Amino acid sequence: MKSFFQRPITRRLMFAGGAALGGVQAVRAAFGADAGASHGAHGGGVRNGMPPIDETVHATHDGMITVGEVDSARNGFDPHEILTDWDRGRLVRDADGRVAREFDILAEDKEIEIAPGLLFPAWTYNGRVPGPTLRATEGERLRIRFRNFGSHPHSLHFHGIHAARMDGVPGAGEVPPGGEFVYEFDAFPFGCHLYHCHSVPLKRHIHKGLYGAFIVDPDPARHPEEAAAARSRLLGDPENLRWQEFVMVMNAFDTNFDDENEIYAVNTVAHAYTKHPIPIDRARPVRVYLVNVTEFDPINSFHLHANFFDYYDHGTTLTPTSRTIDTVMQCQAQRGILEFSFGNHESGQYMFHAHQTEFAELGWMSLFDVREGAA
Ligand SMILES: [Cu+2]
Repeated sequence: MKSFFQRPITRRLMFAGGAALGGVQAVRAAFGADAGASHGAHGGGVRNGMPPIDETVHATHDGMITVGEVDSARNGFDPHEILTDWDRGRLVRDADGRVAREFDILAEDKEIEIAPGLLFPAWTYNGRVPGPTLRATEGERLRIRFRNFGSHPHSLHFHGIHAARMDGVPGAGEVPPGGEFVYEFDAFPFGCHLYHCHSVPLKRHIHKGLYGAFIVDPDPARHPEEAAAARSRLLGDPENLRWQEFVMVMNAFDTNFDDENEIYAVNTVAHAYTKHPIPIDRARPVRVYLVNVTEFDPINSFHLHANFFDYYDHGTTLTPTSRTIDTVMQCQAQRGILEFSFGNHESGQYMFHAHQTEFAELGWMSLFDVREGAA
């Protein structure tokens, strides 16, 4: 964030005044109504000497989200599918008899639609932003083959435990265009983690879209004292199947390259879960793997309406690190697991969003559609 005086044209002025920087018109078009003009327009009649409220202005409050639909087929990814499409890789048996889990990731430049009609020149892992959600089990040997088809050097830097030569930084696993590298390490610790490119300038490589979630499920055999909790986190275990699990990567996009974000989202597409709420079966508990990769803004946050959740910071414990909270903030790369239930709620649409309300209005606003028996 920069002060008003350092940066005379801010995104707020863009919305309010229509300054014609590159990308600005597209942002305005994507949001339809003038997002900056309707504040203070609640109520009717003459108030404090002001003229009567124009009801058409008032109406923009109700629909203050992007207008239209993003073409997921053209993007090649759908934010609703990203919520649950775990990449489990494939299991192979090594010469020493140990089972390893292998993944393939490639980097490529790709234009993606982040709000209706608004294209962003992204750098992607496997053609999507965020990249694939890699999901492994604690203690497995992991092998990730990375090929760089992009126009710049890139890497995979994992938040996990590994040797320096596997760190995915310049000089250790950075891959030039056309090159390839295989990262290998063991899946520790269990938790909710992430990976991202660590080439320089780092803020540009991350912000362009090179990041993804990396989930390590606990191995119940290693946690006999908390085996039930561990089993509930182990993908495919009967205990786990009761849960509705979602991965949510909080991200944002600087569409005019002024080092400030114009669009905010969970899993890239602004307001995707406002227009098409996430179905929730009222009877089943909900677990969210939440990761913040937002560049340029120091923090992002998740606020749940009408409910409270338990939180596991970094997901590296089997007992909550915070209980009964309704808001959590994360700096970039911070992440955690949220657990909550709508079991005692009536059916309906329940909001969740960044409690930086500016982020919410610029795309990071969402809904759970809680129903009886929804799948
Ligand atoms: Cu990069």
